[in-house]
Amino acid sequence: MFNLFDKLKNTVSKTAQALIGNVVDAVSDEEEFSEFVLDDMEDMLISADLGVDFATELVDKLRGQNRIKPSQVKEFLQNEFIKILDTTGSPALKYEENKLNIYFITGVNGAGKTTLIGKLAYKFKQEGKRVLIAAGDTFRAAAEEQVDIWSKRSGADIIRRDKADPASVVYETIQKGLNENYDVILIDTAGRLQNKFNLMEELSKIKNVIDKHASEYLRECILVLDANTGQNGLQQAKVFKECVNLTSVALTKLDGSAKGAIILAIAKELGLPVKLVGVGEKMEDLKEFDAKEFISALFN
Ligand SMILES: Nc1nc2c(ncn2[C@@H]2O[C@H](COP(=O)(O)OP(=O)(O)O)[C@@H](O)[C@H]2O)c(=O)[nH]1
Ligand SMILES: [Mg+2]
Repeated sequence: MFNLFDKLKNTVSKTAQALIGNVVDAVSDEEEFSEFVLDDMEDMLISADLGVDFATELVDKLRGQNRIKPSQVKEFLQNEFIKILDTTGSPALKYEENKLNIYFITGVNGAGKTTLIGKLAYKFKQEGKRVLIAAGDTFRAAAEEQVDIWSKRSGADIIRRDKADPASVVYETIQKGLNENYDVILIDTAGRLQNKFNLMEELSKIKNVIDKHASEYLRECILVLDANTGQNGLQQAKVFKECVNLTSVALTKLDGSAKGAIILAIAKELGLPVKLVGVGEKMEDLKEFDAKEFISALFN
């Protein structure tokens, strides 16, 4: 049988090579951390998408000290990665039994929001929950059609009002969710980053509707990030952070990506936990992030 750990190990194998394999190969035979070695190491960490801030911090820790030797670089990285993931708190998705649980899903076009909604709908349905989706990306007809397909596939109900104002779709969804005792509401949104003003306005209108009618049920504001966008994705994340009060990140398309180190950069630069990981296009291809498992898949 295919075990989950092997699958994750496969998923992060390119990241592991870029982030650890290359660094260990280049550094561990050196006598000491000379400036030359440290520069090389910093470049490798940055090109593995660890982020400039974090890469510089790590290299600074190794400079002018004689406690850690180059032969211990692997253990050093492992300890530092565990520490940074610890700072963002629990990676468990918030959920309260016997209450409505609302998840507000944001992110740029193509990041994987609608697919994530399909996967979450399926996960909750498998757990026997009543799930309602708000088709809040009303900008493109194709987007509503797509989320409709996911609702049918997963067995979740949906509120879809073609081309209507997204905030009014969300309002209607919340009313139905409360009146009919749903367990879960998943809110899909558009992610038109080209126009920061429109994006901000649209997201804050939706957020206001939730705050006004169901604030105690809002469990997570999730930013969906495509792992392959690397540092660019991190810049986009900062715009979304200005728009809504994000609580966590879902990292998609980690399958085949060499940029999984972005999980560490997110922790360092955004202070947000990655809670969900997308590892494929199918309904079952969603994992709850587990820092320990991630670290051991990277290092073993
Ligand atoms: N390989 C892979 N593809 C994904 C994943 N999540 C989403 N996709 C694909 O990414 C594309 C954009 O996804 P979509 O959900 O429409 O993005 P949205 O615009 O943010 O709603 C689609 O082709 C999805 O099948 C993932 O975890 N792995
Ligand atoms: Mg979409």
